[in-house]
Parts: sequence; C-alpha cells; structure tokens
Amino acid sequence: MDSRSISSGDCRTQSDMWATSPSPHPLHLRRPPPPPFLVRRHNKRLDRIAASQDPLTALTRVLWGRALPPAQLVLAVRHGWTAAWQLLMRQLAPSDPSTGAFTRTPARFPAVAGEPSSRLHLYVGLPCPWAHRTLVVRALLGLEARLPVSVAVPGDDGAWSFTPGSPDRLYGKRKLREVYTLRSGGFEGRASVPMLWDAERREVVCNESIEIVKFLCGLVGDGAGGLDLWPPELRQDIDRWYGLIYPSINNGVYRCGFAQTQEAYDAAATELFGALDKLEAHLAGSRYLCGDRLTLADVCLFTTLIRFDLVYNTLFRCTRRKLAEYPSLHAYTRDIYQMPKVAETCDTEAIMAGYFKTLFPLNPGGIQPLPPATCDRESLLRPHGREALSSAADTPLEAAAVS
Ligand SMILES: N[C@@H](CCC(=O)N[C@@H](CS)C(=O)NCC(=O)O)C(=O)O
Repeated sequence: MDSRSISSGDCRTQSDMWATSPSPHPLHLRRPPPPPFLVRRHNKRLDRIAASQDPLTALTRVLWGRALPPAQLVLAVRHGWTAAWQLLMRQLAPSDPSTGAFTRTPARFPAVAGEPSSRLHLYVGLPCPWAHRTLVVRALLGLEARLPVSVAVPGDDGAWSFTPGSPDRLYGKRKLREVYTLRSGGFEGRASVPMLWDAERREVVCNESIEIVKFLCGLVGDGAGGLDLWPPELRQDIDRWYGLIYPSINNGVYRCGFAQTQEAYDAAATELFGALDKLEAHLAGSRYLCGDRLTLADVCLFTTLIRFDLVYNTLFRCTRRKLAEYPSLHAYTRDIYQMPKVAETCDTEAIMAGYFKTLFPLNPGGIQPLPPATCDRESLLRPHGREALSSAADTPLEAAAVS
C-alpha cells in the first residue's frame, strides 16, 4: 500500500486508538481485554503502515497521524536538543559562562622554545585556516623539501586522524594525538593542527600558527626568490594589522559561529563586519596590508577570506555580506590566490566537508551545501587588476602566474 493512500481518517483513528489504549493505572488493568477481532484489526493496520514506509515515518504516523507532533513533545525535544547542543558546544568551543562568548583554548605549545633540530615535520589539516597559514608560507618560501608534511583528516569522532590515502608519513600513526603523545613529557590537551614536530628530539616545536609561520620565515628554502614575509622593517606594521585581523576576523568568524547567546553573536558579528569594512577601505588604495609587499599579515587574512563564502557566511552565520560583495577584498583574495603555488594549498572540497560534516553541533544533518560559484577555481583566477596599485615594478611573486 502506498503511504499516500493512508487517509487522514485512518490517521485520526490511529491517534484515537493510541489515546484510548489501556493505561498502566492499576484500576484500568482490571478492564476486560478488547475482543480478539478488534486487536487483530488494530495490529493489521499497524502492520500495513509499517510496511508502507521507513520505520521512523511509520512510527510518527502511528503516533500522531499526519498532524504535527503534540506540543508537549515538541517542547520537550526542543529543550533536550538545546541542552545536548550546549553540552557538545561546551566541549567543542568553550565559552564564557556569563556571556556565552566563545573563548579559544590557548595552544599548549604557544612558542618555539630552544633551538629545534633540522629534522622538522609539519602536521596540518586542509580544512583548518590556521594550518593553511603554514602551508601557504611553506609554499611561498619554497620550503617543501626542507619541511615534509603530513595531512590529517577529520575522523568521525572529530579528532584529527590519518588514513591510507593521507598517512602520518613519519610514524604511521592513526591519530594525531598519538604523535603528540610520543614526546617524553606525554601530552594532555587538544591535539590541534598546525603542529610543528621535531623528529630528532621527538618533541612538539610549536602548535600556534602565528609563531610557526614566523619561525618558518627564518628558514632558508629553495626558490623563495628573496621573498621575506616577516621583514624587520615591517614587523611593527604587520603586528598592528594582526592586532585587528586576529580577534575580529580570524577568530571573529569563530566567535560568530560558536557564540552561545544572541548577545555574544551580535557583538562578534558587528566587530567582524566593522573590521571587514575597514580593510575594504584600506585595500582600495593599497595592494597589500603593508603596502606593496606581501607579508605574514596578508597570509593570515587570506586563509580566513578564502573560506568566507564557502563556510563562514552560511555555517557560522557571517551573513551581513558575502566576501564577493566587497570589491577590493575579493580582488585582493584573488590576487593572493593567483600567486605561484598558493592555489594548490586551497582545497575547496576538504574545507567544505571539514566544516559542514565535522562540526556536528552546528549542522546535525551533516548536509553539505553546493559551493558558491564565486568560490570556483575559474572565478578565483579571474583578473584582479591590483597590479595597478603596486608601485614596485616587479615583485618576485609576479614572475609566474597560476595556470
Ligand atoms: N591557536 C591555534 C588554533 C589551532 C586550531 O584551533 N586548530 C583546530 C583546527 S582549525 C584544531 O586542530 N582543533 C582541534 C581541537 O581543538 O581539538 C593556531 O592558530 O595554531
């Protein structure tokens, strides 16, 4: 029988029967059982419904027909659902209990301490904007041969894992946490990416992205063409920009997405779009944040911008505007995307899956939307026209274009 052929009359009958079915109250237990023909008819009806559709639909049809679930049930599920969301969010994205604002857990190894050996290994995950910073710097500085990389993927439990297609190239471990625990002092805390590992000392060098990229700028790679992303004369300027970008944009999108109260979200979203407006105005007259030279400040901004319309705009509710609606910021993003080797570090599919499928509390159904057309490779390779803003005739990065 087709499920559509169950009439609303049928359904009402089901609901009524359910409503008047014997209660467990002791007085009612003494009631004589219904005649066998009625029980048979009732059971047959249930069988028909169950056979005609998937078990969950069948159950809801038996319980409340085609009507909406009873109000009490809706309310109970709503409270239970919210409580479960809060519980998961507490663990995924700890917040300030008094405001509901996301408070990022500090990295366990926030600074490069001592003198690392020359046997370094980089652990990253492609969805992660913080890890992406290290991949961009590694590529731009030509550190690929000097700094091997292992790419972890989000496991079903949300923890960074390795697969046969994306293995731990150093130890063949299954989880990133297992690598962290190889250090002699053991490991407690969050096994996050990026993580720079010293293979000789079996020690974490650092797991704070901004410190890792500064450290990488001190390594000499092949083919960097004299590029310095952290030049001494611009450090003050870079730090000043980073002081705006990090709290309001890099972490700002997370503060929107992980806010646990309306007030916390409102504050984060207002700050985020205020900062984007400021950058839009600045970048209308300046090719990069610190003038004509690409620096670490740009790399740190880029890895958030490239994810903006793909995930933050929708999943994290950064909705006031899309990146594509900011002419200068969008062209600036394309400018950096088109630098040699940068596009290869951007993996749209991994980014979208990493957020929409892994951040379960924000997207319980796990449905991944279509990527916006403005995020397609072809669209990002459109001319950006920003060369005109550069006074330096020929920067090392302009020598080659992404094909
Ligand atoms: N402060 C760190 C943040 C890194 C971070 O939050 N990474 C996320 C992925 S985007 C992570 O690995 N999270 C795993 C966890 O917190 O357990 C940095 O900038 O390096």
